[in-house]
Amino acid sequence: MFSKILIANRGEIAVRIIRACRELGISTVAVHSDVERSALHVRIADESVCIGPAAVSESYLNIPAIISAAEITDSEAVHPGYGFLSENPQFADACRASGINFIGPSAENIRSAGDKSRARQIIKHAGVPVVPGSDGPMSDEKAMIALVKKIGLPVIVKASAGGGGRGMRVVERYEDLKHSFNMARSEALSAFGNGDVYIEKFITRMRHVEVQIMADTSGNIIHLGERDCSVQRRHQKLIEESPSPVLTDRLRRKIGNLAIKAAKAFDYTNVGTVEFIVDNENNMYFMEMNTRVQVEHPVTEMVTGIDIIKEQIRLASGLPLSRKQASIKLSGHSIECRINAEDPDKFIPSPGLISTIIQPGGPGVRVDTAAYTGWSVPPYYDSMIAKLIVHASDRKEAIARMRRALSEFIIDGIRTTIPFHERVMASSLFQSGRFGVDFIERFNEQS
Ligand code: MV4
Repeated sequence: MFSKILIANRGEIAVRIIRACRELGISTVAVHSDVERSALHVRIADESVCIGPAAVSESYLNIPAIISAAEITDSEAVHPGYGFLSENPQFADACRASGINFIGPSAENIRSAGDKSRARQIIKHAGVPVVPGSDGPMSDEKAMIALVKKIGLPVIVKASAGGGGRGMRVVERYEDLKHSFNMARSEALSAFGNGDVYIEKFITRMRHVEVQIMADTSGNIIHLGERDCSVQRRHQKLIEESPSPVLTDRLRRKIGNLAIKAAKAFDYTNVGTVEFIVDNENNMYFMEMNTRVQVEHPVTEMVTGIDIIKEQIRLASGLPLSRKQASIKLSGHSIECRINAEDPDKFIPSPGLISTIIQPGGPGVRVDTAAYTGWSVPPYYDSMIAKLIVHASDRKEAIARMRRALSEFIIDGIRTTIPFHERVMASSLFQSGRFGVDFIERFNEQS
């Protein structure tokens, strides 16, 4: 097992990883930009290194500075968290070249999953369903039109190098097809330096359901059930829950087995997430593979009792999976609300000094945050400042517990999205559990 880990991240996830390391008896190195000397992750780590100015391109995305920080502190491994360098294969390669363990899958896994069109082909050949669409990237206009005639409208044009909603276009009418296709290609080229796009039939009112998987270096793979992330706004998830309110035990086993089959097809190691589209008839289609630990991992931790970060570190050090599939038992229901430093109606960022923060507590309540009284939310980074996670025996009780916890949560000095979450939890639409990724539009219509 490692004796010292550098955490190449900031905010709540850096704090979360430091906590796991401390429980494992591993010492920690925080890295930070100029403006984050008094950040919580810096204060609770054993050591810290300043890696550059506020701008992320010069600090949290600065590969040479992070590798140097790992070298001067004798860190044996780097944990990338989520975002930043977590899915950058060059960073995984740079760690390896410097003799530092990257806590995550292989650079090759990151590359395969990052090329969405190639990932789709790998998965399709393995016998996991994908949405009807193109075999690989489409470059020829005529072939594209022929394909769309075959599968029918609406379709969605996606950038091979995109993901998480970046670089895609929905096409509803034949007269828009050529224009949308060419726009998507030129947008992909300028955004990602790669103009490849592929086409899928557009599934309306889909649910976003993803499965947490874990794989060791001997080829053993297990899943930890699913998370339903259908409450999103502009491709940013706002609320996640486990289990999904729409899956029966039979469908849960089915999606779990599909996720394992997908991970096997990638020769996957370490922790990861397989994203699926679930349509109105509960058909399941592979969407994307995420090769990092995710923001919403706590809801899975709550229903399984497994510490995903600790397990991830053990797996990266070469240890086998500590659990077999048969010993994974899902218990109760968990919901996470992402609390952002934003106006709760317009979602405009609201950085600044937190004059008071009082966190909720009591039975079944968890708060993952790096915020404290007297800390200023910097304007340079993501606006998510806390995750409020609850666990209860069923969905109804989890919603009641979330409403109770939200009502206790006090954050003064800045605007937060707590009032938004209070309205959602009180809505009959959320309570019904019957909604897709169109949740926000329907919620806004009702209120
Ligand atoms: C889709 C889809 C419908 N059909 N793919 C969004 C995030 C990224 N992971 C993929 N996404 C989608 N992929 C097929 N074949 C619907 C979405 C989607 C979406 C699309 C357009 C506008 C808003 C959306 C919100 C969530 C999901």
